Amino acid sequence: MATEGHDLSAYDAESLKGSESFRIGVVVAEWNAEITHALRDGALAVLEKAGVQDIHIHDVPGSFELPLASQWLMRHKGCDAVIAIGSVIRGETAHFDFVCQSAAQGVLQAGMASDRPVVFCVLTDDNIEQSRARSGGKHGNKGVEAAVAALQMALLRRDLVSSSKWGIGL
Ligand code: DLZ
Repeated sequence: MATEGHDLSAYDAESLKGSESFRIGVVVAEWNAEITHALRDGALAVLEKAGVQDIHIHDVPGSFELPLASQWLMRHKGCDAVIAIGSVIRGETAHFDFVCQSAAQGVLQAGMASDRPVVFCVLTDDNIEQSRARSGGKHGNKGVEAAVAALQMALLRRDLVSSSKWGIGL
């Protein structure tokens, strides 16, 4: 089990059927790379198991850069979903709040602007032990959960768009 709430780490692989043809972007912040690489590996394992082969992985310096890179992947690569991966660990300055707020708002905006899912896989923890617990430790791997969410949302969009009575295509 992850923490409280809906645990996507224990996902039903059947529910991701039909994902094989998706193009998925993965943007990975280099800050706290021990954590972000573990999240990335969790996400990639889900994509691989779902049969997704068209995967575009790119590194960015920090979580603050995730929104813009996600937008570029949507705009220039035509991804069906992007997974934005970062890890922000509270320090002694207000940087933590600025980076977290900007990353969260920016990722949301990138998704809204592209009309496609940009999934927020940014851990915001007080210390590295908490981050380790959520990137393959006792609270599961949030990278797994983010990849599941990305594919579920891409499937939902495809379903809704293809059945749209307004005839608006993908
Ligand atoms: C500057 C900074 C700090 C203090 N902490 C983090 C962090 O914990 N996690 C992270 O992903 N990035 C951090 N950054 C870097 C910013 O995200 C960004 O890369 C720089 O401010 C340059 O825009």
